Amino acid sequence: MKISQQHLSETNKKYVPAHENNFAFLSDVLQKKGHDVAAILKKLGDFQVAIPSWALGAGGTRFGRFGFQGEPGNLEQKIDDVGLLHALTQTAGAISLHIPWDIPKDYTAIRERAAAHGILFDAVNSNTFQDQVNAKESYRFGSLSNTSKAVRQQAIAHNIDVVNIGNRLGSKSLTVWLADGTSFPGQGNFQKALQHTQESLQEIYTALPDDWKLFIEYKPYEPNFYSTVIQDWGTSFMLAQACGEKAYTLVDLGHHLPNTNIEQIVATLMLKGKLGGFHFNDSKYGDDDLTVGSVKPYALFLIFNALVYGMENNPQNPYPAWMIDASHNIKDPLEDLMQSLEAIQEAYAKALLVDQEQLNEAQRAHDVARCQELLQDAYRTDVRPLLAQARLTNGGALEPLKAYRDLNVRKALVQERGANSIASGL
Ligand code: RM4
Ligand code: MN
Ligand code: MN
Repeated sequence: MKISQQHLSETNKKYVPAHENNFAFLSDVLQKKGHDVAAILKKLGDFQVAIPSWALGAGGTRFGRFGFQGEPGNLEQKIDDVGLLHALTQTAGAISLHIPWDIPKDYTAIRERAAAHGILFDAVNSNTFQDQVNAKESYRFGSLSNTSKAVRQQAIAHNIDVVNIGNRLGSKSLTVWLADGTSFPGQGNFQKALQHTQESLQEIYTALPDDWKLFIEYKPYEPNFYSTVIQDWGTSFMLAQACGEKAYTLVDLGHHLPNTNIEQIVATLMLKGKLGGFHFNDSKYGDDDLTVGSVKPYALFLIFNALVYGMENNPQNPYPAWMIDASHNIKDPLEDLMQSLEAIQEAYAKALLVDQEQLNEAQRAHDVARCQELLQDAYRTDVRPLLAQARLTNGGALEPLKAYRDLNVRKALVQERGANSIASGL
């Protein structure tokens, strides 16, 4: 199944009249407030988010997994799914592979397939949280932090393999997320675990090509429930500093204890030039991996406000690598991803509407009520016509989810792949 330009213009037709009205009205409102609508549209059109290769099939919980019909059964089909998302939304221009779940067999064919969909290879992700078949050493008690040198060496070698795989595809960054930690007090030595992790990461860092970046992810708990070696942004930041200038912290929205002020973490990291990557999802309780924007859209907006400020004011921070990191347990993964992409763009667009000059003035004048008004005025604007216009300009769908249903995409995928195909991943 491939969505052609003709398919898109056909399905767009019925949504055009309403869109034209809505967009004209919003443009007028925004222009009167002094916004440069063309500049905002350009930024929205340029904003691309990587889709992780493991999010295209149904996820699961430790209690079970309910498969979704027509799941991509191999890497080729996963790339095709991202191609569908990109054709509809024009905002999913990259894929992020998890190794060893998605090792390419024919590199040239995989590269060509992605290029045909206009898709790049973003960060590659290593996996030392599961034991692989025939592996000599086990990660049961940790990987890069393990007390056993042989285990650490195996985990280091795996990360270097992942870099080599990514290099052949055009990736430029490695994301390391460790499940390492302990489940019971006294089980491990905090200092030794941290020291080992630092040394292991330094070894991986040394093997990175010059134009690559290392992203170090953090998470407070799970799968270990007493302690996690890289538990928070501070630990990640410290490790990144110890590795060198190509190492950065990666923020995953679900990897925080409830009510953590993530926007403040973002601001701190960007000021220090160390925010490298970003994983989007939403949560009610922990690492729930729910659809972005489905539970706390205002928090997402505040985070984007900090990101936009950083992108405009912190040249010391590289442009972050954006990725969705969610799990689709009960919805069609492609529909869920489209909802996520829409929510990300929406929060970004609203953050672009915050009048930074006036906010700065109000902050200096300690006019607290005005500060809140300025943020909420942007947040309360319905920016969806801007998103639709940016998609339309880039050749996408005015209403991606409706178009997906109008075109019966899932039905076509089930016909092609069968009802029982299963995607590799969690
Ligand atoms: C982890 C973490 C990583 C992702 C895995 C699958 O919780 O978020 O980024 O690679 O899940
Ligand atoms: Mn993540
Ligand atoms: Mn996670």
